[in-house]
Amino acid sequence: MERKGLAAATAGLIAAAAMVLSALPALPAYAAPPGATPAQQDSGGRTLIAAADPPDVSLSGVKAHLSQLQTIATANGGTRRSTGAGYTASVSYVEQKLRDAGYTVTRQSCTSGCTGGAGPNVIADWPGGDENQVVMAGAHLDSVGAGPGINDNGSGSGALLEVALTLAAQRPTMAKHVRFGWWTDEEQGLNGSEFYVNSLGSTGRSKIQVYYNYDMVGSPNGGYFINNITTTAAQPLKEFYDKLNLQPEENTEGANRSDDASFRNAGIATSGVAAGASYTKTSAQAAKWGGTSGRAYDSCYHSSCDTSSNINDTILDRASDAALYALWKRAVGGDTPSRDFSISANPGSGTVQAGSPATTTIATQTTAGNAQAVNLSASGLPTGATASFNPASVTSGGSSTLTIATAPTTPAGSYNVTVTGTGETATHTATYALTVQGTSGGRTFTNGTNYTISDYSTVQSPITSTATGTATSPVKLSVTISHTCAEDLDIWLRGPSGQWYAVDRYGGTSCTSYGTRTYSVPVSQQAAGTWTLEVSDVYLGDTGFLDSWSITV
Ligand code: DTR
Ligand code: ZN
Ligand code: ZN
Repeated sequence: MERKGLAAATAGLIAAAAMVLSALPALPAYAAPPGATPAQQDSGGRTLIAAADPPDVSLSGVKAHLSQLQTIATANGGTRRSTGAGYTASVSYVEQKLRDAGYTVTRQSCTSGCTGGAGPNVIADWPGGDENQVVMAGAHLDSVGAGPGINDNGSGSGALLEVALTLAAQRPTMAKHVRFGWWTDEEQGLNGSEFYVNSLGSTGRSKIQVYYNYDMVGSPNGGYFINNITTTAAQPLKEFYDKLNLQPEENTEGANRSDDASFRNAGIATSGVAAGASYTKTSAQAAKWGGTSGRAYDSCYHSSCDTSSNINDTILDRASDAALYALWKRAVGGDTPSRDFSISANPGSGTVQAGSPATTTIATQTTAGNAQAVNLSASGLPTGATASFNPASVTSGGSSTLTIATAPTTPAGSYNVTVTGTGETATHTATYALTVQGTSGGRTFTNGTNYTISDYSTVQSPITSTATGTATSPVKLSVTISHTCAEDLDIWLRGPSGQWYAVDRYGGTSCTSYGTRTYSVPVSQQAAGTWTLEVSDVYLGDTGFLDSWSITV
């Protein structure tokens, strides 16, 4: 940050910090498993592979982010200051990449303590892991007004973004929950991160086991500094740099000058790496790290020359790898199942009249490793019925609509249709229970088409009755709806004459799940023609499907 004299600004948090600290469970020291774990099977018989070593974070991936941030600054007056359009464009860039990779992303506007007009923090959660044990990493996304801030702090922001994307691509089984933060308004006083930490409340703060900060990790004449190097939090970062024999040092220059201070002041263990700002490289440091002694680690610190060319690739590459290494060691589970997926049908059953189609949604999920292609097929169909999938093949995580067309000659009965997903590493099945009702001379008719019920929407499901004469009053309805709040639903029936009948009005003081319900509706009209069931959702918050309905006339 630019401002000096942080102590006064944060003094108020110190009493609370001590309390939170005593409530935190001790963080276990990371111990490497002795020797590689041999291949095993889990309780479901899936092959487990020993947790892979943390993957490499692509330097070219990190640099692509830096070049985007540079382009954003250039298009916005040469800066990405928290209060300007260069900052909000940086937010959009990071946010979109994270969303595309599967993160749950939140923009948190900083409503107190930030400079007027400052843009939001970006918080990204990787789904999975124990949410009561959060491993967090962050970087400030804003620059000073004087320049584009590519080393300070495009470097930390871009490295962390590529770390997040690499974790997402790998999809390891998570023991702990991983969360990333890109902070606003750091340069005016660590304001975005301080706002975030306050916004968590003591319960939210106590779940964060450790916070890693990345600020200035590609300084052109930089070195290898680790925040709080002797602590347990720093241990995996130090281990990584030690393996490369980099002889890291404590980050004294940056102490209390970046967002890790907001967390540490609230009693949260912190670490991180940095490559140095305006301090001068010593001859001892030049001897072990290379570079020029007697010169600043970053002579463009807080200046207009902090551009894409103000980066040391080797240092940036190692800092990025170290960042993922620390997250991985702290949050990834001991064993990672090999790639797998699951499959399900929703709704899982339906009733149609012979000659009418049934539809359901076939959903797939990636349950381990990377997503894979899954080909869909159906078996166990009744005579005369055919199944089609749209699309016929999905990438796990995607869904397909299954339509089962029945023929007028399809025999009445109950059938279990098996939907088979043939993936690259495994085959899994789901069952769809299909009931076919006969038409011959009967007076019961069904529409098994699935209609989505959104908030404030109305769906109409028609049934054509071929029964002769006057409808037998009361007509009997059987309605199946998947919806968590039956009280949100207003259900009406229209007869062939155009007459409307109230079936089930909305209203109530609490929500009950709908399921299958039957009704007797007094009518006075002919039986033949179109009977339409209309379902309206009249409240916000719960949605569902009209799965099927039938009428006996
Ligand atoms: N990145 C700076 C804070 C800072 C000052 N010196 C150092 C050294 C190493 C890391 C960070 C810093 C800023 O935001 O202005
Ligand atoms: Zn700065
Ligand atoms: Zn900075």
